[in-house]
Amino acid sequence: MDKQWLVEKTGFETRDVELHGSKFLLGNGYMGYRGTLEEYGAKELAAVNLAGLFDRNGDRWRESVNAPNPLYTVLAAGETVFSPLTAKTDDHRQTLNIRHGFHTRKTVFALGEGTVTVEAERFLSMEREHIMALRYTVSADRGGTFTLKTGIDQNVWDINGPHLKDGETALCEQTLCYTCRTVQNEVPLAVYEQVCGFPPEQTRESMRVATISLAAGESFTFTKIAGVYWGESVPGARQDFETAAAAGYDALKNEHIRAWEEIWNRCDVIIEGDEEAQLALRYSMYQLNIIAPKNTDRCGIPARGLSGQVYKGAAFWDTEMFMLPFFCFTNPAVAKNLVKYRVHTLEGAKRKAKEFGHEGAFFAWESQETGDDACTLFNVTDIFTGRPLRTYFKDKQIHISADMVYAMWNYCSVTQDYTVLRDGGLELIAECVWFYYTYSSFKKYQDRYELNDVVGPDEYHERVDNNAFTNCMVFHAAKTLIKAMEKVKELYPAVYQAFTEKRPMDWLYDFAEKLYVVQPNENGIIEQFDGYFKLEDVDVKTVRSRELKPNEYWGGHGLASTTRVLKQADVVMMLSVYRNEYSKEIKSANWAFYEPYTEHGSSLSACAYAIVAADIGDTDWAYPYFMKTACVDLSGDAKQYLGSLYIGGTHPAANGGSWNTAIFGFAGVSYTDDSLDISPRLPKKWRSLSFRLNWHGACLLIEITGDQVRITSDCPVETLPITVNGEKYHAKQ
Ligand code: IFM
Repeated sequence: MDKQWLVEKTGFETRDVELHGSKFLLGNGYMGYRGTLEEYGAKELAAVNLAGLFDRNGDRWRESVNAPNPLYTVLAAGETVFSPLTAKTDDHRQTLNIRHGFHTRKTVFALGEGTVTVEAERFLSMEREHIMALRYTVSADRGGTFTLKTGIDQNVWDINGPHLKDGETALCEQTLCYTCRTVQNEVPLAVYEQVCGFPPEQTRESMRVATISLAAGESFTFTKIAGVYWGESVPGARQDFETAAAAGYDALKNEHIRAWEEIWNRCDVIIEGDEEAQLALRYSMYQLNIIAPKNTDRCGIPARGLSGQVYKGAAFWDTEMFMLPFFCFTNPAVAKNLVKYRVHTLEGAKRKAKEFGHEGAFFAWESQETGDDACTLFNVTDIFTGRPLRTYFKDKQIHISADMVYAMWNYCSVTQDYTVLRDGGLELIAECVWFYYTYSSFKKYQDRYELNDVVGPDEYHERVDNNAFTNCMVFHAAKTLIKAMEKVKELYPAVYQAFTEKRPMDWLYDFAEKLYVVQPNENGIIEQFDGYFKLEDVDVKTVRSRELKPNEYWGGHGLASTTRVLKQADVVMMLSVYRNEYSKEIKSANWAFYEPYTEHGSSLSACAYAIVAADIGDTDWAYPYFMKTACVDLSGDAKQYLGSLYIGGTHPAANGGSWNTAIFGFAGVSYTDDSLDISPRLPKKWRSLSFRLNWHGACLLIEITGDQVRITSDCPVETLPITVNGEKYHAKQ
């Protein structure tokens, strides 16, 4: 296998166990399986994390549910349990094949004078979302007798659990089955497994236990097919599972490979001249593909993907602002599911607006299945006192609703599929903009609407007035509502009529016109919020030098709050989103101004700096930020703690950000509702960059070599206005 498709680690270090669980993650949109070894359990954070299923135990944080692990397998010889944590290893290798979604491990354990080797391969089927499979091989150079245990591990890792009750195990013919219910809503969950080639066994609880005797040099292999089902899929689960199990390991593996080939045919981005960047970018796309909700519009993408329960398994603005562009351009069906998920959770957003004394839709900062906000008012624990700290992410980070509007229109604009507006999308946009109208204050003497007492993307400065990013997003949301109404009037007149009969819209035009959009000062700098320039002018290093303890929280009343130091791109984030609306001079000036103040304490930050740097043609600035973003889950360099709160796992927003940087930054793709432009500025070592984009229903292949751009399309594109460096270009079919 080509190195550009393999993530590999040789040697074993105990401190890597937690990080590797995320780095070697498998997934298929329905569930994620952490990159742990077969013999690992809850203590090593082994987990089968389910998309869209949430539970609350008592008054603890409501979070996503981890299922019992049906691939659990452990080998022992007498007292020796073969895990690198407890037995001596001569060699250990863990590999993730990102082309076809396989996890493999090979561990050579020392046993007396000889060695015992465990090799395992597993995958989560991309073709059948409930199914996963394992092939497990043991060999012993000097032979020996071993105990092999495999089954469904019910000892589930939870952060705020347990979440499962009423567990029951049954063995029906060859199928081992474990059923249970979630604690809060009693949602049924069923886990199945079957083994093939396993020796005659005893079954204890949900474990099969067998003895194997190997002659010197002999090896033994068994395979296992497992299935995980929850909710409405449970009644038909047994049959679905047994059909898959009857197909057998090899057939399931082949169809899984084919499904991955199709995925890469749609989305691969090929970089020539930079192997490191190629692997990192592909790895980012791998991460996005394993968490994409392919078959449902009822769940969003959690901020930590399907790597566990951190951030409660909830969806943040990360999806809409960082990941959605990838799906819009490479897999519009998934993008549509994501957009519709927000339509389905509109009622939750309305409830939240009411709860905080407003009207319209105030989307959840941390969204689970109903759209009610899972975010707490005390999101961080103070490292000194151990006390919860009041944070204002939930009640003041109001840009979230404008992010939804941005995403909805982005989907429509890229795909030209306006049915989502008809089916609740227009309603969503209108409710969001109405929320802002009810939130805003009108300053009579300035004849403008303001948005005060908010938190922008930079969470270190809470309760500020006129955050530039927020105001800009809301301004565009209001403009979008006007456009969306016109579109619906044109395409779906009956829907438009019903819409306007229900709600008078006279307020909108005044609001859209008079909402205060923060403008650059005489030096071209856009003030992040009112009064930002008056804050202490120190850089990130200085603030860090003031820390009394590592992981000290800089927000709230913490170290950064009285300084200009910001957690993550804020003005620069705005410039990356609306890069076509600001001149090169303004973008350069703000990039240079804000960069020394930015901690990049969030993995969402670096890509905004990368995109803007590439956009202004400074690829030397852009490249390191791109690599920081693209390598975040490979290097494990992201922050692991917020105060004393564990926030590890994968970083899908950064994964999306690396695709955004490659395409919008380096390839220089920009677009309006009816035009696409490609103005490349590749990093010096990239000889070429090629990729596919779905644009207005056509699939374009774009190949950039030096300053040459070649565009081919799978369908006639006469009507598609495409320009290269601003010049009209005719795409060949
Ligand atoms: O959405 C982000 C936020 O911007 C910074 N803290 C982490 C969240 C989840 O990724």
